[in-house]
Amino acid sequence: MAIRKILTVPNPVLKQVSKPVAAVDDDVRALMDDMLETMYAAPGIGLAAIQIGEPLRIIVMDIADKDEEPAPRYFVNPEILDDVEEVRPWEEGCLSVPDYFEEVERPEKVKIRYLNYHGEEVVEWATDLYAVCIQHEMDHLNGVLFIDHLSRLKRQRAIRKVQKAEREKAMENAE
Ligand code: GNR
Ligand code: NI
Repeated sequence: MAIRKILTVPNPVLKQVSKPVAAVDDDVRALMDDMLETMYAAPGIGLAAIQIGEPLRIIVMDIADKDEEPAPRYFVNPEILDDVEEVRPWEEGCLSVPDYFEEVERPEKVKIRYLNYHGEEVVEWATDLYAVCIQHEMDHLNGVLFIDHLSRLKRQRAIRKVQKAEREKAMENAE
């Protein structure tokens, strides 16, 4: 297992549409292991493969509370089969847009189909934080970031904030 580098905006790789996985084999599981380790180290509650530069339709997630046992979830080739009319705002963040948070409205429930760590098909309804997170991650698979749901002004502010923080970090490291 290895911790991989997480790409940040405005890296154009994050805009790529990820490709379906042919089969959940040991290579795919090794990538999912790296993704989970990278996500926990960040720390974050979800990660799409494209965020570490791998344009594959793979997501990892753990939305368990800090005082609960870890509960990693793995999603290969996820699809949204259905959703509800009702939308709900939720304050979102993204490891590819560090230290920026803003409310996004999304359907409050989605029915999803995916392959798990063992390549078994799962169909289920996601609600609450699970619904928010899976929709955020599935956006990544289509090259969409949560800031793409905001006004152009807010999106540009978010990108500039990340660029400024990275410039300052690079300056510190050069001293
Ligand atoms: O760690 C994360 N937290 C989060 C909070 C609210 C809505 C979505 C997320 S996902 C994010 C990790 C990430 O960037 N996944 O792509
Ligand atoms: Ni994200």
